[in-house]
Amino acid sequence: MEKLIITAAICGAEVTKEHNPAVPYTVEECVREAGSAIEAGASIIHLHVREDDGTPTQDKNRFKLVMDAIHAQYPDVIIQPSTGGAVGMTNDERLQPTELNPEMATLDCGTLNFGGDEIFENTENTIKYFGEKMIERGIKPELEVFDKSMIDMALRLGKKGFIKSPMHFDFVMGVNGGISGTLRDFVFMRGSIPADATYTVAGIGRFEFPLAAAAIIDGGHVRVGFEDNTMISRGVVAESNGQLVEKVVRLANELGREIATPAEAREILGLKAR
Ligand code: KMH
Ligand code: ZN
Repeated sequence: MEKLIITAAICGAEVTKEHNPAVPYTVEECVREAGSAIEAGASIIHLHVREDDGTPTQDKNRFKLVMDAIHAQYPDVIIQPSTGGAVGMTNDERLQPTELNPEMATLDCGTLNFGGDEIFENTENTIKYFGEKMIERGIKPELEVFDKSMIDMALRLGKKGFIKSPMHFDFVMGVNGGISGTLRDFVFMRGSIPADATYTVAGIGRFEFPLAAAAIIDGGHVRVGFEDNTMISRGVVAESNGQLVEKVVRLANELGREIATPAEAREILGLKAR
């Protein structure tokens, strides 16, 4: 079986210090949280950035500051900026970090309810536009799919040339408004992607570790981090993103799966060496 790629989604756009005081806002806090995850075994950092007061932003300069600061201490790590940003942002606002030519970035493959009155909007034309920009800029998309229909959308747009193969999916499971985080739905999602595709699974909240275990056994890859879940176990707040990654490494060790380095992750995902 391929080695296990662990992605750490250290920050997100919605989670706050009220949920967990270790959620990073400042550049220094982002470096601390990324560092804890990398040292525990993460080879990819999925990155959102904030203003110092916690306000989510897609500002290119803020991304550059944080990415440069992480790479200064961890030159090998793969940094995957979000192009999802936060609900309500415009397309061009969201695309700003792709101007920094990262190796990877997320590409969200459909619209969904996002709690209360919020709608995370990704029309077909938006997905095409983001796909074109990523091809133009040589960026490998991590196709964020919150439902099975979004896999179908990615495959359709792949046939039309907006997304290249082999595709890499992120099954985000357990968002209110998206597919649930049950094992039945996981099997449905992983059985719906092409044979040459890779995937990672991001279980939201209590689904994080059960779905991590499922992906470890299945030969998939795993995403954990404060963006998806702030608790290390029921009722216990995680001390750091690194603590969440350590738990995945323990599960992988028990289940006989080795952990990929950033260089090995690049090879598995077909990224150019940095
Ligand atoms: N914050 C969500 C609205 C992504 O990173 O591409 C979108 C999100 C997806 O987190
Ligand atoms: Zn994200």
